[in-house]
Amino acid sequence: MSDVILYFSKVIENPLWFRIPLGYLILGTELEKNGIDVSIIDGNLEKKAKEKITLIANKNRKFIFGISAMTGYQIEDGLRMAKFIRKNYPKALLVWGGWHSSLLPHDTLKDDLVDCIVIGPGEEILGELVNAFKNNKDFNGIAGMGYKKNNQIIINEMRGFPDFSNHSLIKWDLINLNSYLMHDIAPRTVTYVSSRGCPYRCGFCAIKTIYKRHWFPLPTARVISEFKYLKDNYGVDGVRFEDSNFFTSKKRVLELCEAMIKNNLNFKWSALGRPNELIRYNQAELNLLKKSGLIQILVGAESADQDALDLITKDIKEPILNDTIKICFKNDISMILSYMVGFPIANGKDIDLTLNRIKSLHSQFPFGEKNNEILLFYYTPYPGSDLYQLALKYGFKEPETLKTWATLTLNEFHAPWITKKQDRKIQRAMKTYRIIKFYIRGAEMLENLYQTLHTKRKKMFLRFLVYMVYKQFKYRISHKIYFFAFARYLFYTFSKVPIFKLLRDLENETETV
Ligand code: B12
Ligand code: SF4
Repeated sequence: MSDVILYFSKVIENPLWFRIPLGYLILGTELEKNGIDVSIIDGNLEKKAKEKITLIANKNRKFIFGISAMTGYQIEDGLRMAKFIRKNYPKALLVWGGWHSSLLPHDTLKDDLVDCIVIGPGEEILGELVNAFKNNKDFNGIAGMGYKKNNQIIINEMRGFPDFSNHSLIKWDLINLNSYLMHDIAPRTVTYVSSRGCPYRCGFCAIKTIYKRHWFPLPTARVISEFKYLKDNYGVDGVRFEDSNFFTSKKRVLELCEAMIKNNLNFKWSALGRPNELIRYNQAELNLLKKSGLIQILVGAESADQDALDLITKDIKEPILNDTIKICFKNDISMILSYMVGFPIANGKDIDLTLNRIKSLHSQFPFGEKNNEILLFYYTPYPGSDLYQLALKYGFKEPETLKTWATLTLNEFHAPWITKKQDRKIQRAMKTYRIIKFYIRGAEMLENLYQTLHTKRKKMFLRFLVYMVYKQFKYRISHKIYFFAFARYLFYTFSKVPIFKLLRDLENETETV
């Protein structure tokens, strides 16, 4: 029976986005180091999460039930699970952590299905909270958490940042890591964070609110030990760095690349960066990055409107992006560019500028080929960001309850300051890019399917059929022909069939920067 059950709420209703719950692995590792028995349950992966909880929870015993939620759908699933726990395990303490409760601690605590909240990185706070709970002590001395006492909401003083580099190596066996390894940039790819925080100040981003523009890198030696372990024990051969801003320190990036080469890791890797970052590397340094396995970067281009970039304090001049793109393509580094439209800005002028810019990028550069993609989102006001206040002035209605915060999702948010005409234009553009994505992802999947089909006579016809469809997809991609997307129509018509459903979900998948 576990002392602590950590539940990672579903990110979308039909889970597909199962990424490694890194936050929970780090929390679980620290708790176990201190002799606390932990179970991690990922709602995105476990089809029968409730049944699993029944096996590890005891109705007659106190335990902590942790819930992690970003703003959006994760809250809804978190509330659903909290309700189940409250009803069946009255002795459990419901502790919420992660981004939403960290940004809006007071509002989160107002909900009956929340007993305590943890603000920011939880590795030290959760350990203290568990000990206090086990020993029936008051929570009043625990900095960085909030709780309720006699119907009063109490938020303790804030806590400084823990020394991240001092923490133990991750205990990967707290989860079934094999279920998370993606056939992605390499056959067995993991996600990993090698640093926390970011020194920049983009007005739409929540990182600054929690990390106060600090940046905490893990020592290179530690990252390498972790990778060696993953390679030797799980056959990992690729890593997607999910650091908020991986390229913050050029010195560290180069050191890490050298160490990856020296240790013969032979990983493929990708990371998130800013448009101004790759241009700081000379050719020899870029060669080193490539040699160490860099194959893709995801860049937050955000907008083609300089006024919008200034409004969001991106601290970047728009033309710089072209240099980054050229460097990437010259060095065969694939790119994902992420744009947003619909900032609270006069007349929505950013919309036309950005949509036109994306169009011209598609015609100038090989976006749509070889894993080069452009993503387009609505700007969504997330709490805690500087732009959030401006969005309120422009007519954004703040959700009042935890349940209504769950409805604030990037794909569905329609800003009150965007006109119907502008909205239609955005929707049309999004549909076009979804179609492009459909063909790109479809071609990748068909190619994999083709490779796996047997050459035995029985399967020959199927193999031939797959090959023909694959060729048709490839032709469309290389000639940029996306009208009359008949195959897509067929896929949607049969979208209940698992493989089609997977493709549909992949097409709708969004990324974060
Ligand atoms: C990977 C990622 C995702 C993955 C989630 C996978 C996963 N398993 O975590 C995916 C792609 C699904 C995703 C989706 C979205 N994401 Co995201 N994502 C990230 C990213 C890049 C890394 C998360 C991570 O692993 N961090 C590393 C770990 C170690 O830190 P952590 O998760 O924060 O956990 C620590 C603390 O938060 C705390 N903690 C966390 N949970 C709990 C629970 C308890 C009980 C306790 C005590 C403590 C605690 O302790 C942990 C250890 O220190 C972050 C940015 C970042 N670098 O953190 C954005 C980020 C979390 N995402 C963000 C956003 C906005 C989104 C989207 C809403 C945007 C979108 N594109 O649609 C969607 C959500 C969709 C939805 N419908 O809900 C925002 C969150 C803002 C907010 N208000 O919630 C962030 C901060 C990005 C940003 N620049 O603003 N995301
Ligand atoms: S958007 Fe990226 S660069 Fe800007 S503050 Fe957030 S993490 Fe840093």
